[in-house]
Amino acid sequence: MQVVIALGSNLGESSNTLAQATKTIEQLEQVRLLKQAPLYRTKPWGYADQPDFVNSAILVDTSLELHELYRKLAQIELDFGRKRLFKNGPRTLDLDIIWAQDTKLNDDQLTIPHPRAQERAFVLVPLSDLDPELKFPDTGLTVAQALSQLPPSELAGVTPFTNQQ
Ligand code: PH2
Ligand code: MG
Ligand code: MG
Repeated sequence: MQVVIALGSNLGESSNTLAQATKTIEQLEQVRLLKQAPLYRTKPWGYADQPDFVNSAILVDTSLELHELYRKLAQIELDFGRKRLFKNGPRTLDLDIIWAQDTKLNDDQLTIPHPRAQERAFVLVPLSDLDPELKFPDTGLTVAQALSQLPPSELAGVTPFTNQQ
């Protein structure tokens, strides 16, 4: 099954963390990396008084069941010394399963598609690098359509990441 994983960090060496985390995911058994979006610098969403994030997204193909994949991603977050100070607050590494083809799932551990992905430029912009025609099965919108519904102010908070920043 194809799965999109969103990556985020705003504590520590965020761009290195995302690169290393991607390598670690790629090395998981039963996971193949298909495509990697560029890194973006993004304004914090939800709680403003924290450092900018670095965000990206990857498309993988996996034979793991989604909850197994979720547990492996949670372990990688911990292995990278994840600190998460509070909900929507600063964190070392966040790995969220955003989309898994036509899967619609909602239980204690997982909600897929990610419930707020379609409102967030920091998710949609890297997703559109992976595939703008990718479709959310809950709303029927493609990534390109969801992006076109965002206010310009939301898009302005997402800029290509360069090391000079
Ligand atoms: N993650 C959050 C809350 N706010 N803001 C940005 N820009 N990027 C994130 O990855 C992010 C956020 C909770 O996971
Ligand atoms: Mg998150
Ligand atoms: Mg998360």
